[in-house]
Amino acid sequence: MSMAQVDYDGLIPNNVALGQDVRVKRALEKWHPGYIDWWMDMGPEGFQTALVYLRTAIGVDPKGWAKFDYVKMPEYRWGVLLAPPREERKIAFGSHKGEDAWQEVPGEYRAMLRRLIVIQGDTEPASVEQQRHLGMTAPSLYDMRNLFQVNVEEGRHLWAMVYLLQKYFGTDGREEAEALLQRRSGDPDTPRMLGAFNEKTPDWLSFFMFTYFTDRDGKMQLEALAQSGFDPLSRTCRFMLTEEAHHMFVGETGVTRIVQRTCEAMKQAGISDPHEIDKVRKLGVIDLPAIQKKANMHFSLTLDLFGNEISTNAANAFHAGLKGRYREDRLEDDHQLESGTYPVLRLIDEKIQNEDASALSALNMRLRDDYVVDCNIGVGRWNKVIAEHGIPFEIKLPHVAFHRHIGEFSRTNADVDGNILSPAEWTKRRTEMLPSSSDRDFIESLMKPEFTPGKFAGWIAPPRVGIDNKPGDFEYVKIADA
Ligand code: BYC
Repeated sequence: MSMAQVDYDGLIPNNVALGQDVRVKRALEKWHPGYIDWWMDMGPEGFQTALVYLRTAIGVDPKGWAKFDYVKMPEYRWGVLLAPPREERKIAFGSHKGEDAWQEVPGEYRAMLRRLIVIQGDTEPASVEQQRHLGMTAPSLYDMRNLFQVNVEEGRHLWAMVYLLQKYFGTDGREEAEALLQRRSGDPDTPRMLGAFNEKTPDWLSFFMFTYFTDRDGKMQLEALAQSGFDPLSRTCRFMLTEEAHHMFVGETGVTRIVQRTCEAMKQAGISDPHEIDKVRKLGVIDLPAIQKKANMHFSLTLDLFGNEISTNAANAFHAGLKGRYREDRLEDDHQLESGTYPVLRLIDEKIQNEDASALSALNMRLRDDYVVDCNIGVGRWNKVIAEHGIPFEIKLPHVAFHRHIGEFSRTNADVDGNILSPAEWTKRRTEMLPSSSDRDFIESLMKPEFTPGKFAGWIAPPRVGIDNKPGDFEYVKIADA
C-alpha cells in the first residue's frame, strides 16, 4: 500500500503501517474506548445518532483525499494520517540546520518536544468541548454539518498528537495521552492549558469568529511545527493543515453571510446608519457594531495564544530545530538568527513603543505579526460586502494591546486604537469595545434552530455553493435518525 493511501481494515485507519507496529497499535487500541467515552460525554450534544454528511480522509494526496458520505459521528473513522515523507529531508533552521531530519526523538530535546505536542493536542478536544451545545441552535442543516465536520476533524487532530505521544514518548507519552482526555474546557480544577480554550462559545457568531480567528492561530502554529526537524511531527502537521483550511473557510464565510444578511435587511428597511442599533435589531439581524465587538473579543483572546512577546521557550525551540517560523522554507536569511533583531511592540514608561529585540527571542511576535496580516485578508472581504451595500462602516482589527491577558499588555488597559486607559476609563468604555450583556442577550435571542432542509435562520444569508456541490435543499444532517 502506498503512503498516500489509508488502510481502513483495522480499528484505527492509518497510513503508518500500524499493523506492523504491535506496541503502538495496542496502545492506541487501549486509548480508543476512553476517547469514545470522552466523545460521547463532551462531543456534540443531542446529535450523536444523527446521520451527518461528512468527509472522511481516504488518502493524504492533496487531490482527492476525501470521501463524502452519511456517518453517525461516534462511528467516524478517526485515524492516523501523515503526509508522505520527503526524501532526504534536512533540518531547515536552528543549530542543527543542514543535518538529516530526525526520525526519532532527539534525547536532549525530549521534554521540549513533548510539551509542544501536548499543548497542540490539548487545544483540539478543548474546541470540541467549547462547541458542544451549538448543534441545538444551528441556523441551518448546512451550518450544522459544517460544525460537526470541524468537530470530528478536531477529534482527529487529537488522534494525530496522541499517536506521536504513544509512538515516541513511552510511558510518559501514554500518561499525557490519558491526561488529554481528562482536562476539560472551562473546568476550574482541570482546565485546558491555554486561555482562549477555556472561554465559552455561546452562539453561532462566536463559533464563526472562533473558526476565523482561533483556528487561524492553529494554522500559524501548525505551519511553524510543520517546519520541525522532528520529521513525524512535520508530516503530521502538514496533513492537519489540509483539514484546517476548511475550518477557516467555515469561519470566514460564516461571518460574511451574517454581514451580508444584516446589510441586505438594512437596505431593504431603508436604514443607512449602522449605529441605529435598535432599529437594526428589530429587523432580526445582528448589527454591525455588535459584529465588530465580537471580532474584538475573539481576535484579542487569540493573540494571547502566541505567548509572551519575548520568549526563551520560543528561542530554544527554534535553536533546537523543533519549531520554525511561518513558512520557514520560503524565507531568505541564515535560518539561525543568532545575531539578527526584530522590532517588538512593548510597554515602556506606560507608552506603547517599538523596541528591537533579539530575533530569536522575538519569534512569538514574528509569528503573531504574520498572523495579523493573514487575519486582515478576510476582514477585507467582510468590508467589501458592507461597501457593496453602500453602508458607511468598516470592520477593523483592534490594536494588539487591546484586552490582553498574556504578555506585555496584560499589565495595562488599552482601547481598540492602542490608547492607554485608566482602570476607571476602561470600566466605563469596556462595553463600547466588547460585547455587553445586552449584546449577548440579543444575539442569544436570535439563536433559534432552523432544521428544515434548504432553509436558513433570518440573521444569516445562505451560502453561495453547497458542500460537495450539493443542491440548496440537500439534507446535510438526517436528524430523524437521531
Ligand atoms: N494561556 O514563553 P512563553 C489550534 C504560558 S491553536 C496560558 O511566552 P511560549 C486550534 C506558557 O505555556 C494552536 N498559558 O510561551 C485552534 C509558558 O508556561 P511554562 C495550538 C500561556 O512557549 C482552534 C509561560 O506562559 N498550538 O491548534 O513561547 C481549534 C511563558 O510563556 C499562554 C500551539 O500553541 C496562554 N495563552 O509560547 C482547535 C503550538 N501563552 O511552560 C485547535 C504549541 C503562554 O513556562 N505551543 N502561556 O509553564 C507553543 O508553541 C507555545 O507553547 C505557545 C506559547 C505559543 C502556546
